[in-house]
Amino acid sequence: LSGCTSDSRDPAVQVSDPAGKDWRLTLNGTSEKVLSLEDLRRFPVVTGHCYAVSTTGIRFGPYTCTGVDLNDLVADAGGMNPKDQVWISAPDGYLWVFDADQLAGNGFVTFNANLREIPSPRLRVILMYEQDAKPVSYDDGGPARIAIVSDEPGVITEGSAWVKWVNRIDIHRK
Ligand SMILES: Nc1nc2c(c(=O)[nH]1)N[C@H]1C(S)=C(S)[C@@H](COP(=O)(O)O)O[C@H]1N2
Ligand SMILES: [Mo]
Repeated sequence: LSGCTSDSRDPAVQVSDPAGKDWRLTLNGTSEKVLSLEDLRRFPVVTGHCYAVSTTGIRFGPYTCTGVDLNDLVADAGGMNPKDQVWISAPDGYLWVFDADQLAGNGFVTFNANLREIPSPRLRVILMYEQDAKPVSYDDGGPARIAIVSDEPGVITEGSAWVKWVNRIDIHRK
């Protein structure tokens, strides 16, 4: 099971520090930790091609996306079982849920640049902190946004999973 819900979504929510110095990520698994952007940068670095499409058909990208594999964050929080879910949330109330299969890179719908569905290559879900080698801007969902990356260029994924302004990750036990 995966997908999106939105409660208490408040378009007026803004971060006071778009540069991200005061940004913190709450990582809640068997233990709860609070990570800074500096902490995030200490995890193994993943870079890949990334490209998304919104539900209205607007493409954003292609970009080079750099960040931390969600599997590494999950491992740092004590790991997950095959039926557990990873809940990604943001201060505007947006929530997206990934299952273990998706964290392994499976189960995503992928398109080519003409928005024709193509078989999914190996994908990785990352918490991105750089887009095209620059910090992710607030408008682009920074300082930390979910991105789905592939080794080859031109693979488009659905933008709804690309949670902007991520500030909380919960491992939800099933
Ligand atoms: N925090 C947050 N992230 C979000 C959303 C949102 O409303 N809030 N919308 C999602 C949806 S449905 C899409 S299509 C993309 C849109 O990305 P864009 O605003 O960069 O075009 O962001 C996704 N990430
Ligand atoms: Mo969307």
